[in-house]
Amino acid sequence: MTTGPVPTKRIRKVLIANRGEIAVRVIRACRELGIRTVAIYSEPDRLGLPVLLADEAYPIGPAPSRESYLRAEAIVELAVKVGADAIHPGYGFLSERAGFARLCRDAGVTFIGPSPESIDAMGSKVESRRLMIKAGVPVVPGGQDPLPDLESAAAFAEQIGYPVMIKASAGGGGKGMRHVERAADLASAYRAARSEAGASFGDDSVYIEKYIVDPRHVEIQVMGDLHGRVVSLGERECSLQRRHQKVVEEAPSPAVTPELRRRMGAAAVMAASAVGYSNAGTCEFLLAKDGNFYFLEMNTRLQVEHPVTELVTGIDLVHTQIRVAEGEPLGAEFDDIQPHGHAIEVRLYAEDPYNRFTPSPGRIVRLRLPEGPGIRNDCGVYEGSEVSIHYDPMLAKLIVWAADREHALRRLERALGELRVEGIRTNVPLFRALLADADFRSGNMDIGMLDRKMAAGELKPAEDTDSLADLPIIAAALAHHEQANRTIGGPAASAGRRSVWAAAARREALRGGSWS
Ligand code: MV4
Repeated sequence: MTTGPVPTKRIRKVLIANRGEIAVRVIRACRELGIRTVAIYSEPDRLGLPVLLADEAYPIGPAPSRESYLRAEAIVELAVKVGADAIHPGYGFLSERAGFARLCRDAGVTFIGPSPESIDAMGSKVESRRLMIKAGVPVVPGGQDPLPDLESAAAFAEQIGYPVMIKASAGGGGKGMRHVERAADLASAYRAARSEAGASFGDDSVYIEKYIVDPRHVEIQVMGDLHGRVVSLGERECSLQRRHQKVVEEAPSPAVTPELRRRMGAAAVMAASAVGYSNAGTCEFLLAKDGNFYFLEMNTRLQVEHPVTELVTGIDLVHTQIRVAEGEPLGAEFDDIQPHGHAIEVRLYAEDPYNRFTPSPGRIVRLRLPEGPGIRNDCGVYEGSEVSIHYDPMLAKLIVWAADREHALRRLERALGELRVEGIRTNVPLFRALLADADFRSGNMDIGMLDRKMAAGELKPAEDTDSLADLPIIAAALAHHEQANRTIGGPAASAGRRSVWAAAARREALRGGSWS
């Protein structure tokens, strides 16, 4: 690709147009680079961690996102007023709005992300599919033209063969999507998909693809500079998700060989290059059981799960985002990146996995994060924080790294043993159950696995085993217990003594506490 001279503009002050853990993540990166930081916050977030950590913080509006974090014009105006050279959008909110990137450009503020043109090109499902076919990137077999009536849909489905997937042309996130196993079910699925697409996107056109049975969701992290170079930073395995919400991510994928990594990486680089991509982006693929992979869509932002890539590549993605946004070319450290060791991330949500994933807002009355070798906490809250119902219930991410997958799993187990969150319910018990699951442990997963196992009751909360963190309390409880009742034998008298201690400790010290 030929590019003209790239104007370089040093970034000295960044406004972070986001909240929670990702705002904290970006503030930390800026501090490491000697860049001043500006937080914005909605009313309920006025005591949030980003406000406490940033150099400056400004209120942006009341709780509802459209009156605060989505106020594109007001945020760009604020950036100009406070002298911020750049805006980092994080993920969600304004991060994939081409219009926001344009507002930044027009105001002379660097948008730390791709160009509005790239965001637009990848924003339309049908359009990006067409572009990818042209660029030679494998997409799921199927059409890209809207099927205007049932007859054309039926004819097309017959032609590619059942099972098929009906998708909304304007779609994304699974809305207006219907899986059809046989011709007899096409009519009702076609009507349902069209009406859902119309209601969701104001555009009821749909097209048909071959249905890929029980694939994995594997995505490739890419990074592009402003000089036309795009590189792959390898894959993340993201199959463990519930209703398009990821729960566990890891790098590398247990299903990806070095040879597949090379081919998927090359496809992702072609995809990004086809739209002149710069900055951080992610190409999502379905990886079929037969080893074929298909481009689904590109996320034109930094993703929640970026830390697992950072841990296995040693590259700080936020530093890199800032440097390439300044016009710096990607250096030699981006030549032929290979994963080193294994990283696993779990997303901590304030929700009850055993009660239909009901959100659990409230005050975090106790928070103890795991520490020690190979542990990273990307946390947006602190002990005493109030978890609001207004935003995504993700509180924090716990990420572990170890030399290989087996050791990373053990480390995750150990870390979860140290973790304490009190005052709200969390999905931590689900992680413990997953760690006890033979399929997860062996890396055998697909996009439907979590839902299937939950529905089958195969991921029941594991018994809360005693952990290192509780030992002082257990010891105190034991001393008390022995004084109170000398007829009960000491530790040597009982084979299952840890559970006896724990039971005593709970009775004595933790009455009514909800430990997760
Ligand atoms: C598919 C598919 C199977 N076959 N397309 C879901 C959201 C949208 N971005 C694409 N999605 C899918 N498209 C064909 N032809 C299965 C899914 C899918 C999925 C994909 C990635 C991650 C999680 C998923 C969960 C359910 C379905």
